Amino acid sequence: MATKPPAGDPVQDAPHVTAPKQSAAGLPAIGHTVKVAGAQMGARRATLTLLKVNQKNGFDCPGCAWPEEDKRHTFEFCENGAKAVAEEATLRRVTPDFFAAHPVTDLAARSGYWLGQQGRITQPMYLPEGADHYEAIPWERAFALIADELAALDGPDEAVFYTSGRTSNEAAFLYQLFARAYGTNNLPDCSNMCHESSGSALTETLGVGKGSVLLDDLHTAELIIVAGQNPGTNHPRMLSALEKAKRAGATIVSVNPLPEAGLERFKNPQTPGGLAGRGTPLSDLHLPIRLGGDQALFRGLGRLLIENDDLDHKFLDAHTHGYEDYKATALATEWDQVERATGLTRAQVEHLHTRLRNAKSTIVCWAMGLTQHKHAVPTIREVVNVLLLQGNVGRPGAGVCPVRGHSNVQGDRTMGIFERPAAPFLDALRDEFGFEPPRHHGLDVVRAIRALRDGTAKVFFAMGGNFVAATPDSAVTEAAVRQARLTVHVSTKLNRSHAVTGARALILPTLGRTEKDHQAGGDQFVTVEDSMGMVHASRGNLPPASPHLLSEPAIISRLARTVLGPDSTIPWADFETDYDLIRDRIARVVPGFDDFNTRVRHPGGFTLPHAPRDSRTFPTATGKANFTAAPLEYPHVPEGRLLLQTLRSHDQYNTTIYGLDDRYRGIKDGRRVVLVHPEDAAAAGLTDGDYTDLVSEWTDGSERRAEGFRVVHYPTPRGCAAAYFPETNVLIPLDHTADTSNTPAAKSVVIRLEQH
Ligand SMILES: Nc1nc2c(c(=O)[nH]1)N[C@H]1C(S)=C(S)[C@@H](COP(=O)(O)OP(=O)(O)OC[C@H]3O[C@@H](n4cnc5c(=O)[nH]c(N)nc54)[C@H](O)[C@@H]3O)O[C@H]1N2
Ligand SMILES: Nc1nc2c(c(=O)[nH]1)N[C@H]1C(S)=C(S)[C@@H](COP(=O)(O)OP(=O)(O)OC[C@H]3O[C@@H](n4cnc5c(=O)[nH]c(N)nc54)[C@H](O)[C@@H]3O)O[C@H]1N2
Ligand code: SF4
Ligand SMILES: [Mo]
Repeated sequence: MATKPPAGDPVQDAPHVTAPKQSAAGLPAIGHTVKVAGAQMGARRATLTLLKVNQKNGFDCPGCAWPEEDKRHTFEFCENGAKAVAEEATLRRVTPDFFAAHPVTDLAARSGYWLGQQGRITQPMYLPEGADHYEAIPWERAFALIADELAALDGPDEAVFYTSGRTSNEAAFLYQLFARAYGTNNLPDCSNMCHESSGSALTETLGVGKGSVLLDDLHTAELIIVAGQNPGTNHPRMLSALEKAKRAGATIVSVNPLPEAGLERFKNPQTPGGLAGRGTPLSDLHLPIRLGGDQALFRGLGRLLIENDDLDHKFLDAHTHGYEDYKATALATEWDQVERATGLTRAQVEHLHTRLRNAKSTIVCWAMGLTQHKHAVPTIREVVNVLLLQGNVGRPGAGVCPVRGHSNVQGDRTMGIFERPAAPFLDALRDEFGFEPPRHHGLDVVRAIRALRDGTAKVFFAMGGNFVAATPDSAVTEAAVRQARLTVHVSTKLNRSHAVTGARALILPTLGRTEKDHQAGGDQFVTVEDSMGMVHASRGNLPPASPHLLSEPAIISRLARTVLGPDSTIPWADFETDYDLIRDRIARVVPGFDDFNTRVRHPGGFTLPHAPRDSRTFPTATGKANFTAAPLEYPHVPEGRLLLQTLRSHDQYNTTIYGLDDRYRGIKDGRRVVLVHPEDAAAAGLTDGDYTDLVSEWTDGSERRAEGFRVVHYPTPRGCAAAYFPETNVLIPLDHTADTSNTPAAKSVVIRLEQH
């Protein structure tokens, strides 16, 4: 299994490398941003549109899930938010003529960057069996075709309904309702590849699978540990919050194999001094941990807190369960094991312990660096253990802060996009809509790929996303998807998943966040939930990219009417007309949404309840916050091999490639780079500037190869390497997943470097 840079693609991948930067600007110089966006949108359209991002009467940034402060600036977005907006609001168009000129075989040979650059899709398109060109198809025929394929299945569980995290609450609620009324819980989503490990660990230990802090907590925390996250690129406005905390006296610690620029210094263009000076130094301490060493680090910290009696005994007695077991396990921790796993010295761990004991309130923030490991769930449970010891849950300035990725990935889960729904949620659906939803669990992302591979799933429907590029084991996954009878993608932009299809394929083009959504009942808005459980409205202001587009709620409603027929007990046509009617139902089904329509019209929206945060009540199996005492794990890397993490560059949004630079890491004009310690490169007979193949080795003896990566000497711990996804997804075996959460272990792939 090998991958080369796609042939026939005019985009040249020829990386130039300079030293990594030591500061980041969370918010760009405004002029620069308008220029970047203007290249795709025109300057006037760019200015008018950007003025609406994250405003109370505007649309939610389609970038990440970072929350807004209550008080808004005129420009309430970051550079990457502007890129996400420009990507969607571009004036370029992919019309039926484009598909006539480009056969699918041609599209399959193009890079993701090239595909994304072609513009917005304007009409529903159909790829008939055996054909090499998509052709325009009327909406009603497209729905009829899907209905026919679904009707031909041996049962509803042969269909899979994937969701990416940009889908609004309203569309997500309708989508899961449709899938369940049709008869399946096969609702995998991007969360399965993202914060599933956080959800699993937090539900078990605290009773709620979401973060427990609000923005004000970050602003007032005394210690903030940022572990396994690169906010300068992926959540840039988080840097403003960290700066605010810092000014109020907080200590910030970054735990990361890489010295990420955003965590070192921050230049805030919205404060005096702005971009001119050297910026505010943010992190007081950087622990360059080995990949996968975090469980050991937090175990070591737990041991030190217990030994020094830095404990909140009142909290432990009143609110926790399992402390004695955990204490015994933590005290038995061997320091040489912690040092081996983390690559840190005991003195470095003690340094962080001192920070912890001196802080009255601590928050731990994390993202993919913690969630995408085989032992991700026990790692996050270990973070919770340490916070519980000092009572750092459910009081101001303290708590758990998993920082979410996609702008509505958290809301989609709240709306029921989940392959293992809880019984009370299904009961509420039944009572509200008068049908019996399926009770058995559905397929997550990895299981859905296996089902497609094994022929037990035959129809694949995606609400957004880029399934074949975002998922692991690209060769296996692409072969699996090609076996499907029908693949359907509701999309805004072209991507690889439109070129790697089942026997037949449909592209259903939809409205984006930035666009006006006009329905028979008038102009509509949708709602989203950010990473901190704030729910608010989002209203686009641009005319739709094409008159043929339908909104996501309209697509689901019409599809449901066609598939379920006139006897469905669910008023699908009403939902399409007026989204208030969807929100009325959400209010009756989903806890925390009472009076939804009224409260979401309040500027800035409302905050969902969170029992541990609000009242230190823990809806777990024991009724308390649970300590857990798991065996210590960390990746085992054979002699002469490296551990590869696959991560994001500054110029990409997951599989959407905005450009070929990774500014803060000093990479320009190319993406096929591998960041390695100079001594590891030398051990493989390589030096900076050489080209190498990455060969992954899996436990069953199989190997996977990605060809032609430029070696970049980089300050990363010995034995650890980094390269961008999706190019490296070909290296990750489908079965290499986290225990419990089944999330692909994209941050710990055993590889060797082989001269190209
Ligand atoms: N501009 C932009 N913004 C985005 C996205 C994007 O692609 N582009 N994607 C969005 C999505 S869906 C998500 S989920 C988030 C992702 O946000 P991040 O999680 O920040 O994204 P990654 O690039 O995967 O970065 C992982 C970070 O963890 C570190 N790391 C890796 N392994 C380990 C480890 O074992 N231990 C520790 N302590 N650190 C480790 C890496 O060095 C890196 O800094 O961003 C969201 N926002
Ligand atoms: N190796 C490796 N793999 C990873 C990761 C990693 O760190 N390493 N990260 C994982 C993570 S955290 C995630 S979240 C997944 C992401 O997986 P996905 O969510 O599946 O992928 P995206 O690249 O975000 O999807 C982009 C596509 O969404 C469509 N789109 C954009 N906006 C809209 C919209 O408003 N509506 C609709 N219907 N479609 C829209 C466009 O067609 C665009 O091409 O990737 C995962 N894959
Ligand atoms: S931090 Fe995230 S949500 Fe905020 S403007 Fe930037 S990309 Fe958009
Ligand atoms: Mo994500």
